[in-house]
Amino acid sequence: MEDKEADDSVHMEQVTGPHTAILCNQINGYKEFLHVGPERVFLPSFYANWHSKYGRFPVYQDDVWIVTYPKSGTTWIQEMVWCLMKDPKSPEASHELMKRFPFFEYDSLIPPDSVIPGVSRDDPMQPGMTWRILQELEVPRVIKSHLPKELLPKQFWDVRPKVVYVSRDPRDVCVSFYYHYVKLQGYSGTFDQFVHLFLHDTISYSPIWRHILNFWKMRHEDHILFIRYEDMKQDMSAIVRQVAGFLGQVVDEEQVAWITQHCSFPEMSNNPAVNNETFVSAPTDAAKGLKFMRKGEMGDWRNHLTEAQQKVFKTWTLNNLDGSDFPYYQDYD
Ligand code: PPS
Repeated sequence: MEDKEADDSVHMEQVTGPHTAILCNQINGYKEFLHVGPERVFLPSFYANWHSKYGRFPVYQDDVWIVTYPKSGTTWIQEMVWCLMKDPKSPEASHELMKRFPFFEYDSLIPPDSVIPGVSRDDPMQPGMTWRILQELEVPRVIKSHLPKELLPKQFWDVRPKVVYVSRDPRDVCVSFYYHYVKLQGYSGTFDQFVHLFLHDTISYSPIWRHILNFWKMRHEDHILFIRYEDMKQDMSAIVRQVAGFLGQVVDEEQVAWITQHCSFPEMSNNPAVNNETFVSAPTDAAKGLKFMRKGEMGDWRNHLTEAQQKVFKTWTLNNLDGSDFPYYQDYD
């Protein structure tokens, strides 16, 4: 693919070079990636087919968007927000999250002419289905996206829908993303190689720090709520109350307790509506037995990162946080 100027003049450039070569050699399926826009967001090349449509997507003020870098607790906060915005005791609550709470840019991550095996033709996993679901969503709409600030629909910043942004310790994100890549993309490289790719922004939606910091800077705007995976782990009930207040939903303590329990890791792991067991795993031995609801813990990086890797992470973190007042994720032994 040649360098390409999309109709709204965001620059897209095919990514080449040694890091991408490592990635391409170690995953099944699609192997062309783009740097999109001045922040050089790393995305599969199919994104180019959707960029303009996404930019023009109409945004409503009563929308609720969950925006995260992947593996930061998106599914967890989605289910919580859905329970607050809709009726968690209704039959719809048992429908898969992909239908109730669509993943905005999902279609742009998969080959447009593919057919996902093992699921029906109208399943949201099939190419193009999510776009259809988005058009038919009942208001108030709830939508998930991993897109960074600058790639969200253009109307976003005038209409100012409610946004709940969740960040997670990048070290834990890296570990979780590694297993995600093994399970869903058949990644067959080493963990060390994966850390290298992560730190060199050669993983979808990277760079992570700009993703987080751009929302951190906007955290005082009244339509944005910035929360952390770690805060949800430490006191989920408090976060349920905080998110309810932000969304203007009145909840009593019984509801808070019910949602907290319903969204606990054991309950979500056993709930087919949210545990993403229907995601099609890569046909590799390594992918077998890996679950989307993997561990759900803080600090699993301590079980994975060697001292040498921690050192590199630390330098990378300090470089990225230079000049920022972001206070988290800087603890190293
Ligand atoms: S995705 O694919 O980007 O949408 O993934 P995402 O949902 O953001 O992140 C998946 C990780 O979140 C963990 N998770 C939870 N942790 C604690 N409690 C609950 N209820 C919960 N639900 C999901 C999930 O296990 C993934 O993290 P890891 O560390 O891999 O276990």
